[in-house]
Amino acid sequence: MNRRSLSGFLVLATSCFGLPEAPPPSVSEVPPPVEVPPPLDVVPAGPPQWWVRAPAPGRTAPTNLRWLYAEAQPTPIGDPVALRLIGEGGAIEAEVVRREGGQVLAEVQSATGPCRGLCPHTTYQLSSEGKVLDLPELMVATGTVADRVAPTLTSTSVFWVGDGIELDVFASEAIVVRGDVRDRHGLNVALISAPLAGAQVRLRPETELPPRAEVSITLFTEDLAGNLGPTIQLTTRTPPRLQVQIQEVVPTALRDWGDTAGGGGVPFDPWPGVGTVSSADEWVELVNRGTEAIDIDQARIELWALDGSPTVTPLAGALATYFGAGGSRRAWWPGEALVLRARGDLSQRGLTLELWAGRRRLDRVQIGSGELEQHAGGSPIDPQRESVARTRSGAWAWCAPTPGDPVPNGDCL
Ligand SMILES: [Ca+2]
Ligand SMILES: [Ca+2]
Repeated sequence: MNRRSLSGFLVLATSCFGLPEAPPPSVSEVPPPVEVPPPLDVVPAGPPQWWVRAPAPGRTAPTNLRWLYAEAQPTPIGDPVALRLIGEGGAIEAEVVRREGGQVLAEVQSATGPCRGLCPHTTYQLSSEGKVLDLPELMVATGTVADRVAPTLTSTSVFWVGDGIELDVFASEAIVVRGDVRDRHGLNVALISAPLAGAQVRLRPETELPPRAEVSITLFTEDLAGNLGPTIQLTTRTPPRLQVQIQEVVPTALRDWGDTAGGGGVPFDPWPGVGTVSSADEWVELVNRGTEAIDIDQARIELWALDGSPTVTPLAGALATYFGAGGSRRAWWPGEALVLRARGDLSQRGLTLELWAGRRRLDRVQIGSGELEQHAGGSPIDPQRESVARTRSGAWAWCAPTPGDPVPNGDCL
C-alpha cells in the first residue's frame, strides 16, 4: 500500500479578515486531504526528471511572467540556483528563490531577455546549469498578452494537524504565498508552502510553534505575473502538545479479546471472551501521557503498523476501541489507556509500530530480530503472557496483558 497517509483535517474557527481593498475570504468547512510525510517512499533511481507545475502545462503563460514553479524527482544533488528559459529569440534567466525538496520557485529576470519579459507567441525550454531539460512538460509557451489582473482569494482556513497548525489558501488562479506567524512575545516563524505556487496552497510553520499560544498569521499573495493579491491577517490558537505512548502490543492473541462469545460484551477490556481466537483479537494499547484530554477526531493521530502488509489506522477510525478509565473519542483523559484494534493483521515479528500526529512521530516500537528492535516478538512463550509490553524500566518484555490499565506491568518474563 501507499505508505503516505492521507488525512482529512478539521477546520478551527478563526477570525479571518482581508484588508479594505479585498473582500474577506470565507473559512472553508472541510479542507481536502493532503499528503503528510513521512519519508518512507522509495526514491526512484537515475537523474532527476523535471516538470513545470506553474504556469500549468497546456496553458499559455503571460508575457510578464514573474514566477516559475518547477519540480524535480528525485531531488537533484546540488540544488539548482538558476534556471534559464530558452526561446527562439534568446534566453531569459530565472533565479531560484525558494527550494523545498525537489521543488523550486524561480523568479524570472525580465530585464535579461530580448523582449522585456517573455516574448509573445514563444515556446521556451528550461535549462539548468547549461543543460537543457528537454521533456515536453518543460515547455513554457506564451500568448500575446501580459497579465495585469490581481488574483482573488476564494477561501482561507487554518486547522490543526496533530499538535501543529496548517493553512489552506484557495485562489482564482495560481498564486505564490508568503507569510509568517507571530505572537506578542516576539515569536516570528515563517510559513512554507506546498506547492510553492498553485491555485490551492497549503502552508505550515517552518518550525514548531509553542502549544496553546495565541498567534497572528499574515499572508501575502501574488499571482504568477507578480500582481499583488489580498493580504490576509488572522488569529488563532495553537493546539496542546500531544504526548502519547505505545504501552502494550498483542500481535499474537491467545484469547478472545474481541468478545466473539462471552467476555461481557465489551471488546478489548480486561475480560476476554470464550469464543474463537483469531487475528481479530490482536490489539495495541496507547496511553495519553500528556496533561490534557485529547479529542481523537481533532488530533488526527495515526497508528502505523509497518510489516509485510503495512496499514495506517487513524485512531478515530480504529476497528474497535476501549477506553480504560471512561474516556471517549472527544475526551481521552490524561493518563488513560486506550486499547484499539488496528486495521489489518499484525506480524509476530518484523513489525514496527509508529504513532504519528501530523508531521511529528510521537512514539515507535520495533519488534523483530534486528539490533534496533526492542523486542524479539514471535510466538508468546507463556500462554499467560501474550502481551509485548513496556515494563517499569522502559524495556519491552512478554507480560501478562492489562488492557485498559496504563500502569506498566510487573508480571513479565
Ligand atoms: Ca471483554
Ligand atoms: Ca495496560
